[in-house]
Amino acid sequence: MNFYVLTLFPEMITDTVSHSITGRAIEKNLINVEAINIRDFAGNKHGQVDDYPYGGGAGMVMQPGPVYRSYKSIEEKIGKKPRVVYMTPQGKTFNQNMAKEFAKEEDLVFLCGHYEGIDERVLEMIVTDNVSIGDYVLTGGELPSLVMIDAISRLVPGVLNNDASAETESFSDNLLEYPQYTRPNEFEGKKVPPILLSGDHAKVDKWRREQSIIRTYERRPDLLEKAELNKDDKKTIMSLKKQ
Ligand code: 6GU
Repeated sequence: MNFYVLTLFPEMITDTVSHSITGRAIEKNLINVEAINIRDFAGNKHGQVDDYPYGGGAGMVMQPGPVYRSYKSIEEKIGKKPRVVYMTPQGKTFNQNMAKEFAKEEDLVFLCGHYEGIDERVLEMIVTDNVSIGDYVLTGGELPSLVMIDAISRLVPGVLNNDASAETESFSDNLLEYPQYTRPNEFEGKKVPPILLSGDHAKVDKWRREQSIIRTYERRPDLLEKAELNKDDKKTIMSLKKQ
């Protein structure tokens, strides 16, 4: 899968994805991340890419030309019109289902704005998806695009070491993950739940499912409405409600 990031701060992207799981995925050619510096398409020797807003007001606006030309360089390179995600707090809030949808694409372009935003005309011409990562204000779209690249990459086959983990983790079925433990079996007087040392896999699975239900009930009751619950799950919830 190819990610193209149109940005004024390409090092923010390349320096970050080179680490950990995305870094290994790049080395294995499972994903490819290219940061394109919009300033390289400024078209003037000063490299200016922003100007004052028509109508007045605070701050600067990114001009349409450099953004358009940087996008066109990708379109010409790949020979098709890719989805273009504009990172904006005005977009639809990113979630796991959107990550799954985007993971089906072969090429994905992220457009990162800065200053007071980007000239509306070029957005109308190239943007296919407006996406936010939550209801708070950031200084630019680089961190949001890194968040999305991370969430999408781990769904690309082969990126995670174990095929199972992408699916069994939090949110894939609207339940939070059960708690995890490792050695030592006693830490500062706190013991690991004995059932995990019993070697009875059926019991362990049942306990973990119960823990997932309890966690989701306590921490994210909104998710529980969307989860597929069996008879045992419902019993667990009933007993939690009686407490
Ligand atoms: Cl996607 N971009 C920017 N610039 N700010 C944000 C955001 C995105 N999501 C929340 N705040």
